[in-house]
Amino acid sequence: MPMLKALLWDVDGTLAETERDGHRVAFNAAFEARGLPWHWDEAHYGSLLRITGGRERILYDMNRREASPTSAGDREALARALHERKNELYGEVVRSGAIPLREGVATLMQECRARNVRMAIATTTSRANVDALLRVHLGDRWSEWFAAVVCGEDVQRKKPDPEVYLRALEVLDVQSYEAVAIEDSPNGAAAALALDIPVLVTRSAYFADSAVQGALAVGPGLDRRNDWRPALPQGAANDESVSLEDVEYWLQAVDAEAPVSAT
Ligand code: XBP
Ligand code: MG
Repeated sequence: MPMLKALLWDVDGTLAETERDGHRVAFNAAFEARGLPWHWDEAHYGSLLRITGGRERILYDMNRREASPTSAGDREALARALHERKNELYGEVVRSGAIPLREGVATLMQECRARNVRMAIATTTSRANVDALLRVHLGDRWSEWFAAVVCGEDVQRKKPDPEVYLRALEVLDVQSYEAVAIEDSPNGAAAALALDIPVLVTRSAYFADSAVQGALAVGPGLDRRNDWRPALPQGAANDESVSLEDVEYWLQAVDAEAPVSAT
């Protein structure tokens, strides 16, 4: 039976619904503060999420807008300045307490601490944004909860490139089959799966219906044991949150069944 040694957490969409009400709002405020007539509505932002990295996302969108600077260098500089401002504004939104952790996240983290299953953060988001979010919810010493914290600045290539997960495995000194990643997006799941790290997909608002290939299990969130594929055994109360025992159940089950694909 595979031994679970580490849980690797994605941040945006997985720990909290940060995108629609956090990053998106802050991007728009940064555009406005700069006097730019740009506004990313919920649907447009959803389509931009396939571009990972906030600066990269701005640049991608800018390259398709008429009111953008003409030289590539000026567009780069503007994207950098907007992204910096966006992250400051995002920090303010998060520090106001407007964005809770998704239900079931803190419970599973606490269980990892109690059972000495190490944890890592594996995200393409900027470190300052992770710090703002986790400081609010786990306290000033949040980083002590994690044996590795790998963020956007730590890698050359963002998800779906597996670099962020490779770094996390290296720091933890564990093999891919000894870890489980928790992700919400196809790009994030692809990054972990590229290294054969088993992935739990907890559906988030923006990726509720996205096709996911090859996940260990796909479900609505960690706060309940119902509606996961593969289904969890009945018995433990289904209104309880997903536990490490459940994660280990899926790891065992994957030996007997093909991994899940969902649309
Ligand atoms: C998150 C991202 C980030 C955030 C914005 O992806 O792609 O770009 O949207 O944060 P994942 P930054 O959940 O796969 O880590 O502006 O700091 O990039
Ligand atoms: Mg995510």
